[in-house]
Formats: sequence, C-alpha cells, structure tokens
Amino acid sequence: MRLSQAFLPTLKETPADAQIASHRLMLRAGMVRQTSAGIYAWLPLGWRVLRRVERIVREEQDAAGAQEILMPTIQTADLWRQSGRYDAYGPEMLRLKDRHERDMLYGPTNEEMVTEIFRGYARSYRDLPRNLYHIQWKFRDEVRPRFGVMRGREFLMKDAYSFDLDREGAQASYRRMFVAYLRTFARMGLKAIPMRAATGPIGGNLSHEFVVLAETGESQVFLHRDLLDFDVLRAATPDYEGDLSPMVDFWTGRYAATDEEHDEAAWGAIPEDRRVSARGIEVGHIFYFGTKYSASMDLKVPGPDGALVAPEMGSYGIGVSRLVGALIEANHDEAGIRWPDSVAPFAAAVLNLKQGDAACDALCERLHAALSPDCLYDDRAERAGVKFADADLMGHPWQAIVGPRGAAAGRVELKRRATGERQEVSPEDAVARVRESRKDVGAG
Ligand code: P5A
Repeated sequence: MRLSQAFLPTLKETPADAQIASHRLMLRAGMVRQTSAGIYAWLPLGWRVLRRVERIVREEQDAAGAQEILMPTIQTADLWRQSGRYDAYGPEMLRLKDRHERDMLYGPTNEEMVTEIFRGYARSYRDLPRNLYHIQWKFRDEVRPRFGVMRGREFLMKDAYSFDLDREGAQASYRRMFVAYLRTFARMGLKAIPMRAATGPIGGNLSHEFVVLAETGESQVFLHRDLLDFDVLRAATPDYEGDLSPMVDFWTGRYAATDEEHDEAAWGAIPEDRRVSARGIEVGHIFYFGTKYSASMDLKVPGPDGALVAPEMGSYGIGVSRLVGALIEANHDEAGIRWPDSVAPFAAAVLNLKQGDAACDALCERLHAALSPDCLYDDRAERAGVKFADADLMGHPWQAIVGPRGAAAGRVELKRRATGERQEVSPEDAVARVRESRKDVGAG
C-alpha cells in the first residue's frame, strides 16, 4: 500500500482526553475514530490489526474443536425472559422496540440465543458434546466507557458456548478452552495469566479471567510471584482430569485471583516476598455454569438410558477489540507502537528518504512489490524525519530505509522497531527477513 494514497491519518498532537498510552496511540496512529461515547469506527490501520487478532483467535478456536457460526446482534426480549435475565441484566442492556412495539435488545452476550438455537436441533446425547462460537459485536451501556476500545460500549467479542452430557464432559470442555486461550494469547506475544474470577451476571461458580498485567489495567489482582516467570503455556498440565471447582489454581499450583474472588487465607499462606498485588487488563473470561440456561430454557435431550437430561454448559469470551488496546499497552515506547510480528498491520514499512531520486524510487518499488500486500510504502514527498516519526508511531515491526547512498550501492538499511537494531543488507535479504517474521501468520 502506498502511503501517499492511503487513508492513514496520523496526528502530531496528543489528543487531550485520552488518558492511557494505548488510547492516545490508537488515535494518533489513526487506527480508530470515536463516533460517540464508547463507540468507535475502525480505520484501515486499526481494522488490519483487529482482523489479525481475530484470525489468531479463530485459528485457535477451530484447532480446539469449536465450530464457527454467526449469530445476530439484535435479539428478542422473549429469549431473555425465558432465562430470567431480561429484568436482571439492568441498565447495561440496550433495549429497543421494533415498529410492532416488540421488545428487542442489542446483544450484550449470547447464552440465551445459542441455547435456543441448539435446542432447535439437539435430538439426543449423540449430539453432544458440541462447542459453537462466533466473533460478533456486542453492546453494553457501560456507566463509564473509557480508555478507548478497552472499555467500549460497542465492542468485538469472541464468544464460545459448550454443551456436554455431564459435569465431567463440561469440565473437559472448560480445560480445552483454557488451553486454547493460553495458546491464543501466547501467539500474540502477550503474557495473560489465568486467575480465579467472579462469575457476575453470566452465572455459575467456576470461572477464570485471563489477565495481562499493566499499571493502567482496570482490575485489581493478586498472584504468586512465580507466575511472573512462569511460561504458563508450558507449565500446562492438559492431562489434569480432576474436578476443577475446589481448586484455586489447578493449572499452575500457584495462587492467582481477581479482587472479587480474593481469598485472604490462601493469600496469607504465601510467603510475603512472593505476593504480588497488581493491576491488570482482563482480555478473556471463561465460565462453567452447568444447567443454568439449559434448565431454564428447557433444553433437554434423551441420555443413553432414555431419561431426559439438560446439557451442562460453559461460555468462553475473548475481548477481541480490547486486545488491540492491551497489545499496545504491552508494546509501546515514547515514539509509538511496537507491534509484535503476529498482529502488526503491515510487516514492514519501506521508507523512501529521497522521493524522486531514480535509484531510491526503483529500489523502493522493488521492495514494495516483493512484500506487497504486507507492506506500507512511504512514498510521500515528506522530509525523512516525518517518515521516521510516522513509521515509529504506527509501529511496523520492520522499517526498510532507502537513502540515495544505499540505493546507489544496492543496499537497504533494515531497522527492527522493537529493539532499534539496524543492519545494512541486500534487498533480497531484507525481503527474506521480513517474510520470515510472518511465516507462521501469513501476509494477507
Ligand atoms: C463469556 C462469553 C461473557 O460475556 N458470555 C459469552 C461470557 N463474559 S464477559 O467477561 O462479560 O466478557 C468477555 C470479554 O469481553 C471483553 N469485554 C469488553 N471489551 C471491551 N469493552 C467492554 N465494555 C467489554 N466488556 C467485556 C473482556 O475482555 C471480557 O473478558
């Protein structure tokens, strides 16, 4: 993509009302535009990142055996009256009326709808287990939408729903999603620590949040210091088959909880120098709630002995749009964003330091063609300083810098955004290095 023709509006000034780095940088890099409180339009740069995050989430859900569907954003109130949540959900639910005065709502979550869909088709225990997910916009009329896409009113969520014959099966489904989440966040280069969490309006009594530690995070969390150094994914014990609910930390054997579930006694048992209390960003949240929705909504299938059983269910959420903010909180410096390779909007920017110089133009065109469509070519008639600043701000993992001296010698300066490291290489090597960094995630 040529920057001279692109819709990538960067801002020089720091927006006054943005309180945290990720919000400031998303506005300055031209990723999103607020259209009303807590509601954002995604501009090309932001949209590319959002799609990359979504793709990783999707691949790991598919790999874990969940099947993708797409449910609507608008739901009928009747569905929620069946589960009893229509009145319970409160002012966070955006309630609407259609032209026939029927009560409708913009979905804040989809437990009811997926239960109704599954109820329409499940004929016997042979239709279990199943896990259905979608990636769809949600609306929650948050009291205090803030920090940009971190706490929006309209936001993109991946939500999966599992149906099992019995508690054991449901807990196996829960563990499978647990591992899928660890893999998902690890692929984005994020350290998300699973923590015992409260279930709130979703219900049930077993739940984990996945939390990225950050000073600007909205959650207060308590954890064992070992978890900071743990490679949670590798510490995984996927063969653990015991009951999940009585254990605080079945996964790592270490204490980790959000403030609502914080247990002073368990905390007190940890040596003082191993206790960490910190702030964090909740990027995922999983729930096991048994038959709460299947029983209330009359989803029942004949079991192996012919007797009717209500499937055991769980639901599993990832804040896809929030992740874009969380990724920036975890990867930025004074100059701007430092995208991890797997989610970067473009793998590389090609910076032409002397637009109009025949050798510079030719070499840049070559690099751009070789790396397209995973490359942003800064072909504007701007000073070098402006191009450096914008590339640092937008955070491309690589900058291929082409000036007249290098171009004459057929050399490119390749800068790694994350480390600042620079190397002079041949154009072929530059292309190979950039492609190599995206080989696991694709260029599209
Ligand atoms: C699980 C999936 C649920 O809604 N039902 C379906 C369950 N869980 S949750 O914790 O309430 O939300 C799941 C994740 O969505 C993100 N999230 C938000 N992101 C941006 N703005 C918001 N206002 C917002 N609210 C929730 C979080 O990442 C959360 O973990």
